[in-house]
Amino acid sequence: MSNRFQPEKVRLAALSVSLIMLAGCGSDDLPQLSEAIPANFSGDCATLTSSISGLKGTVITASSTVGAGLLSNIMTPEHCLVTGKMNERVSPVDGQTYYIGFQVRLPKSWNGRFFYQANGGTDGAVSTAAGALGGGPITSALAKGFAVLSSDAGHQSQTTPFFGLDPQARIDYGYNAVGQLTPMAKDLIKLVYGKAPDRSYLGGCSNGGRHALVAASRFGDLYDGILGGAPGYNLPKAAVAQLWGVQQYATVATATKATDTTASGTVVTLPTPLPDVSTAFTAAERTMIASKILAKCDSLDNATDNWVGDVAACQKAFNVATDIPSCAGARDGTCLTSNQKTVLANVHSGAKNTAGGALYNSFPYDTGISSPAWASWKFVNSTGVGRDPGATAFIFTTPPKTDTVNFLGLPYAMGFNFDVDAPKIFSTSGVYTESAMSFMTPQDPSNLGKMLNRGAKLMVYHGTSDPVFSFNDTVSWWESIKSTFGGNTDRFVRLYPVPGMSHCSGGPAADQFDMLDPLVTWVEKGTAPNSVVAKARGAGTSSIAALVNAEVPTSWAADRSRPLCPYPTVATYNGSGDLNQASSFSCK
Ligand SMILES: [Ca+2]
Repeated sequence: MSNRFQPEKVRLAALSVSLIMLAGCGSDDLPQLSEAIPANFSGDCATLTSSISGLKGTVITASSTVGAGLLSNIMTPEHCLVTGKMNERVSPVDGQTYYIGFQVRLPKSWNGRFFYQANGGTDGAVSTAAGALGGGPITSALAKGFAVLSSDAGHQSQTTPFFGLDPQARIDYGYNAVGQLTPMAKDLIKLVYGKAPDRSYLGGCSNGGRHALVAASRFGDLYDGILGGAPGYNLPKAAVAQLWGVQQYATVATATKATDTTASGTVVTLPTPLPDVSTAFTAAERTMIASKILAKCDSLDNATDNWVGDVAACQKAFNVATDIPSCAGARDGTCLTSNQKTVLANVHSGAKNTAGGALYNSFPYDTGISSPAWASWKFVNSTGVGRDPGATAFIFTTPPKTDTVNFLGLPYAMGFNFDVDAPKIFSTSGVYTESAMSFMTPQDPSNLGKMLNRGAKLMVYHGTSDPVFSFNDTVSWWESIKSTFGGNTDRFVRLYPVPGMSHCSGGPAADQFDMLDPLVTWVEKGTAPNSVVAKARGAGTSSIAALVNAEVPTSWAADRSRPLCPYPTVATYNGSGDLNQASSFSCK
């Protein structure tokens, strides 16, 4: 197709690389890891509290039997639940007690594999170790028989960012909890089943996707397969970009806020009212923008099916100035003002300092701008104590702010200086010896050689409508891997865009998919994944309300399916066949 975003010379280069790979088969094959062998635990789970001992720095606090049933909305088998903590200490900086809290869920009938469930947000709570896999829930690692670990990543405060005052808690959150927990968990599993896991996997979405890419870089020797969703791998930069967005939205807000709320819930009257950024783009305006993107881009994937499959081609086709109606009078949801168009374009082209230097990546125009999640991330999380302002002030900048009592999110976001404050994500001090960009992000991508040379594999997925972690930033990461590993890249790393999907799930998208099975097959049998089928989960597709996506367009079959294609290929309509069936599309 001539309208593919992939230039012809790149296609030819890719073709020649695959020919080279074919020619090279044999002498330079990557190691093939063996398949995991199942085992059972037939004892009494309650005895594990006392029988698990000798794990370095670790206290087991409880163990019990959990019967088969729904866990995080997924049917899971009977298992033992073991809870504990590592490395308990009192911080010399803020005087608070910290430890790395965890739980492990160990199926009575075990598949021989370990799954590290990397969690989202700023961690701080031991989420249920069901082994959630991102996207619309369809299965879980625990349901598949993995032994699953979940942790708080080294601090016990999910809703506040103040653990950032302790330098060790920063580093535990960034990467060290994974480094500490992984060998402990493998030893624990050996004590329970009589053998360590044959194969180990790590997966998560959002901050969990960041953990995944960091682990791929730092701990590629500890994991055989890694599954990263919506990876905020430049998370401090993304947080700064969120604050930059606030100051953009403020210029077109139509109302103000007279109060803001502290971390402890105290409502404070602001000295001067500040812009209510949620009024910058109304739901009607965002729905209108999405409809204009759809009108311009729908057919670029060969099918007019109310779905933009070729997001890259859409970026070339869509034009804010000419494709969105300009308001002749007052804003009424059918048009944008000139200033709104400027803000929309600025936010999509990416945060910049006053010299024009990029502070984060650009965002693609995509139909998920209509999603409530878009407004929530852009207007609410970007101004809240517990999200971007607080995380930037206390975790990501050095030195951190110190007044945890009176800190307010909206004034911080509005007062953030992108020339003076933004560089502090790279700063260190005598107390904070590692910068946020060091402890939060993967090391040099070339360190992925640890994974490549062992035969380990990495799969990444990302919603193209993600409002907080830019899909374009993940593409930049993928391209940096490609530049390092060339023709070897596809042999151990694959990126799957999820068109229309918002942050980890939701949006006008087919967002229900299982990438863990394809990853295991790749790792343990050497069969590389090509496309992965994703389904929409519209009205009536599940009796569990939380599993239904209200944003599936009514013009779609509720269970419409699409192939998720390895980047840079695109799901393209074959020209015939049911528009609601993945089988009518090919990755091209
Ligand atoms: Ca289409």
